[in-house]
Amino acid sequence: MSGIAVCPGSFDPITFGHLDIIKRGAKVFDEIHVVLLNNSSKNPLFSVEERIHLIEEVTKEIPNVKVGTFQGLLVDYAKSVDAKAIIRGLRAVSDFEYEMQITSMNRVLNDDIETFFVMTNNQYSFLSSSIVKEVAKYQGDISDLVPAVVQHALHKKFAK
Ligand code: COD
Repeated sequence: MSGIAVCPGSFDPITFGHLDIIKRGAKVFDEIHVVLLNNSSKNPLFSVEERIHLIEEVTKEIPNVKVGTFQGLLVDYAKSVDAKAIIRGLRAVSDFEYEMQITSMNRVLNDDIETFFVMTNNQYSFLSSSIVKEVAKYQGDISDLVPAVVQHALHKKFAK
């Protein structure tokens, strides 16, 4: 598909599940903007700078991926980079309700921007940043869940 798509998230931290969605999006769209939305009320483990650094590291081999951060509404970011699409990943049924809510709200805010859903790869269907943090906190093996650079950053965080 021609044009730019935005792949938004918290990425605290980026996992193989996120990366899979980004790579698959990058095969379909001319350009993917991975954007870290920085207005969450959540209390992130990694700072914005740390999360951006990790995203840049793990996507650097994908030529049509750009990485950025934004404070504000996702649709405003999408408009500012002239993106026509938002890509989101779907795991279990539990994701559906939340995704339907934010997709509907985004459509009310700007109905020129379409949301596309990519079904999770079976091997990552259980995977989330929260689960990875939980396992890393207690020194469990996360090598199949996140890229090596993220694994290293998590171990460093929890060693403190
Ligand atoms: N397999 C497939 N997809 C996955 C996996 C996996 N294992 N893990 C994560 N994903 C997908 C998620 O489903 C999601 O699509 C994406 O990856 C990012 O996930 P997270 O958890 O890092 O990010 P979220 O879901 O917390 O991001 C929420 C936003 C920051 C995008 C949202 O809150 C937002 O748009 N905020 C901006 C304010 C706004 O515009 N509000 C109006 C709409 S309500």
